[in-house]
Amino acid sequence: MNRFALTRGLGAAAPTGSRRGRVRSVIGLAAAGAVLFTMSGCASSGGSGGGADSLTVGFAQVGAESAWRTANTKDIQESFKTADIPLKFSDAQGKQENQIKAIRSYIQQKVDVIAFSPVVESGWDTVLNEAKDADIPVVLTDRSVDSSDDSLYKSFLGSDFVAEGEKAGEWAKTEFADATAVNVVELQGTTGAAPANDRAKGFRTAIEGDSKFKIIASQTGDFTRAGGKQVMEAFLKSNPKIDLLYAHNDDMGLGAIEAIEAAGLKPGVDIKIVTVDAVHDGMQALADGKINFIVECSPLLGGQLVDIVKKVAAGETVDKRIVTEETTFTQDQAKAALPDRKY
Ligand code: GYE
Repeated sequence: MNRFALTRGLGAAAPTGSRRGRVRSVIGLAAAGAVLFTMSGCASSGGSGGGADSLTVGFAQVGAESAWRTANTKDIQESFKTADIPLKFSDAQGKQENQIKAIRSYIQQKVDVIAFSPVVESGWDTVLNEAKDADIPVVLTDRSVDSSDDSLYKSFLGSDFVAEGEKAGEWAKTEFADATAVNVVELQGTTGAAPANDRAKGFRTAIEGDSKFKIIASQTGDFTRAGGKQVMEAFLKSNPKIDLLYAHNDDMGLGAIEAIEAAGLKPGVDIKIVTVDAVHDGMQALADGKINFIVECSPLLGGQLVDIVKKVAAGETVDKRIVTEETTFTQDQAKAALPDRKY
């Protein structure tokens, strides 16, 4: 099923006159109308409710590819509910074209603020210019865009993915300090996504100059458990000696663990594993000794997003870049942290 799902929030219409001078292109309107038509039953605006001064926000999510994403969606929806701000929520099922349609529908519905987590980095200028022409502020959460025009969004809230990759690489250097040769395989995130590009880059920056590290295979597992398992199976078949797996998220690492065990090897021992995210199942595998190190990436962005949205809607200036604070976990640290872990 390829149609993207859109769940309407409580749906108070934007106050009239709140965005004077709005200009919308005929093409933009037609496209948005077509999208609304396909979302039968979800098209009409209006309704009751209305939180903080009748603010309405549209959020275009990537999909539900990982435990990280599920936790992120839950946190955002709960945070807006707590703040009593109606949230229109759409799930793009990992497809940029669905996300663009959702953003156009939010423009057409005249929401006060649009927030979204871009599936991939490139290709956003056209739709972001449509939002700008409609005088609707945009906030990026979690992932960024590679546009050179930073007037197309008010703020970008999320992690420093390059730093995450560097932390994974720095750990590998310490872990393999006494080794003479280290064969690395890499499970990359979704092709073209900011965390895939940046985590690959950060890791390479950390290990370059240390010639014993060789990335012998690198392929996308699309941030999913199934993808990680499938690609790891192929890696194991074509590479007789793998010392280290670097997976761009826990879910792919967990899928790879299944492949490694099926091949009769011990994850965490025969093949060392470093991943990113620190979701519950990843932390459990770390505590169980099947993963060796996890770089944290927090999905709990909802509270900060609510604050930014309120400020932006009130016309206040916000920081262009807000970086999420995060840590790293060893196996012992995972054991200690697990009981209080929120996701
Ligand atoms: O690491 C991964 C998810 O964009 C930071 O997306 C996010 C990444 C996260 O699918 O698990």
